[in-house]
Amino acid sequence: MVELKWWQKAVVYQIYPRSFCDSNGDGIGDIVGIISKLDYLKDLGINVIWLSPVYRSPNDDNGYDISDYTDIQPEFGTMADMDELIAQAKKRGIKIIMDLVLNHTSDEHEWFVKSREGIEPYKDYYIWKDEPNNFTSFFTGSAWKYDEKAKKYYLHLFSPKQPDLNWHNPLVLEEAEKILRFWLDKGIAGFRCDVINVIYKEDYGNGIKRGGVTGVDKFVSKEGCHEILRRLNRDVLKNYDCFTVGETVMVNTDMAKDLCDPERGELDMVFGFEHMETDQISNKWFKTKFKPRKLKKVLAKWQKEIYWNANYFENHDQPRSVSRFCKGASNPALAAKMLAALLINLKGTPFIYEGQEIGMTNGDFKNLSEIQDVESHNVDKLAQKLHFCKSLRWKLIRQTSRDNARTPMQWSGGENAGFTSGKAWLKINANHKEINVESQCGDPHSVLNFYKRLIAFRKDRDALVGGEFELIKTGAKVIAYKRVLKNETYEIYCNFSSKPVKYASNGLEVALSNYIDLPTDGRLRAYEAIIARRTDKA
Ligand code: TEU
Ligand code: CA
Repeated sequence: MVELKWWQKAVVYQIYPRSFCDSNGDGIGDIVGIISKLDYLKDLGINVIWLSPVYRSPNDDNGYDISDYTDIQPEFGTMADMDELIAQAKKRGIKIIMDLVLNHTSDEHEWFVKSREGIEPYKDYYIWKDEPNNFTSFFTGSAWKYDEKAKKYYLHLFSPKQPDLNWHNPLVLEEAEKILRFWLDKGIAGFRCDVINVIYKEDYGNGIKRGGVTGVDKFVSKEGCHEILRRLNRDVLKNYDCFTVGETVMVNTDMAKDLCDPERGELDMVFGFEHMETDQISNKWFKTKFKPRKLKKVLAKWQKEIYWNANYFENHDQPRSVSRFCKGASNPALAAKMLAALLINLKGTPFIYEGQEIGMTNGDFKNLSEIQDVESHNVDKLAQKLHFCKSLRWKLIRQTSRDNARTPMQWSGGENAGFTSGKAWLKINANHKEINVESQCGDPHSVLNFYKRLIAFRKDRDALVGGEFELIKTGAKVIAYKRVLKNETYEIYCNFSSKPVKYASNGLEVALSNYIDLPTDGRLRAYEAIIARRTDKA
């Protein structure tokens, strides 16, 4: 086995700053709040924080619309707070990676303000056309907006307040490199690169439609994008001890391989989406139907084909994993632990999203007025145009809204879940009374303590970090795999059903389980997960 890099041994924890911890009672999470929870994170055993955007932003898309890449959003704090966060994290052996949004800026960024006025050198920083083509936005509708000042259309693959940068312009690359250096020089350990594989648009002819978006053949994982990634590496990244993980939309394993091939020097890892599509909504009555068999197939494929995966079940764009993958579970905490066992032991670097470690569930929203996500509101508008009735529209949004995972972190069962002393920016889930950090801390069998145990267990076992992955053949409702390094083998079994299922228990010594007692009759109980060492050298 080749020597593993530090970030391959690490466990990453994603913080969505708005929803993590509010220190000053304005209802919005902030950097000082994050600092106050560093001991909690250290105790959990994570080594890296991925910080969703904290840059200055008008907040059309909660910080993913950046108006100044080298300044901090005032509601999150100051640059001094940020420096303090980096230093305090470092003291605890925790590194920080930032979210790097290079596909677009805010329309309030100085570059765009000047670009639409035709002021050099900014004129060609964005994509201006006299006539729109057929590209559509990931947030629904045409991806072009007419600008009165420029008297031209500009491209926005996301919201109209997120104009796309023109990566055919070498000045844009120069600006990006300055931003990277700025943060790396501050001690940042790398970047999560937002929608990085769509930054380069090959040309502006009409494109084809795939996955609800038109134009994908013109901008998904184009050679120009690969070249830019290699440039960023050569010019900047390789001079620092850092890593990158790309959020790569619509990639298959072949594309992913090309993007994170260690030989090519582009990205270190990518987030694929294929496994998150295993519960896709069917057209009939908008019911999500999750099939463990599908998830197993996709996971195994990525595990086998990609040298090093960025493994995740949750982030700020996805509904909560227990609510999607274990909908029927009568004991959601048990199910959350089962998903944890599945995730943490896969080959690759595990990414945990805030709240996942206590088994938080989808937001308990009652109607659209409680939802803030710009994407959800766009989806509702589109569905209205298509004459969907209100209840159907709500059904769709309730299941898919990104706000499901953005509800404030549940620190306690007390007022405002211990998240804020004021009024939280987004509705706090009423189940914080049962699901919260405080009550789980002291409970040895809590989801939180199971995560801690899993993380600690992985850390000390090379086979679980770098060992090869092999799928174990099982029935449709069980996902099981081996991790093998030299003569050390671990087997992980996860039962996605509420019924007991037989498994090949001979020669296995169970090391960890999400039940209090160990399985005895060669059957996995409802939602049971075990991590076992093979002792018979099979
Ligand atoms: O997400 C890109 C992306 O693919 C999602 O917006 C996806 O289309 C959506 O979640 C499906 O429900 C990244 C960020 O993670 C997201 O928060 C931003 O809104 C988006 O880019 C634009 O920056
Ligand atoms: Ca605050």
